[in-house]
Amino acid sequence: MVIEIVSLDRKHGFMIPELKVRSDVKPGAERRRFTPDKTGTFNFHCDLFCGSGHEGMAGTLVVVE
Ligand SMILES: [Cu+2]
Repeated sequence: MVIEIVSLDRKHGFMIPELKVRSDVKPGAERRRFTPDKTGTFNFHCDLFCGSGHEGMAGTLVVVE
């Protein structure tokens, strides 16, 4: 399984602490990919202050087989 992350506006950070995943996400065509090494439900959040709304930039990733 591969997830693709793209920023549409400015530089953000993407972090999933439990999977030890951390990446800058810059605007434009740059993309980051990673393959989770386990299944489960994992919280992610933006870890670079990116302006208004930063505190709400979080979510849940569900990895299944
Ligand atoms: Cu942010």
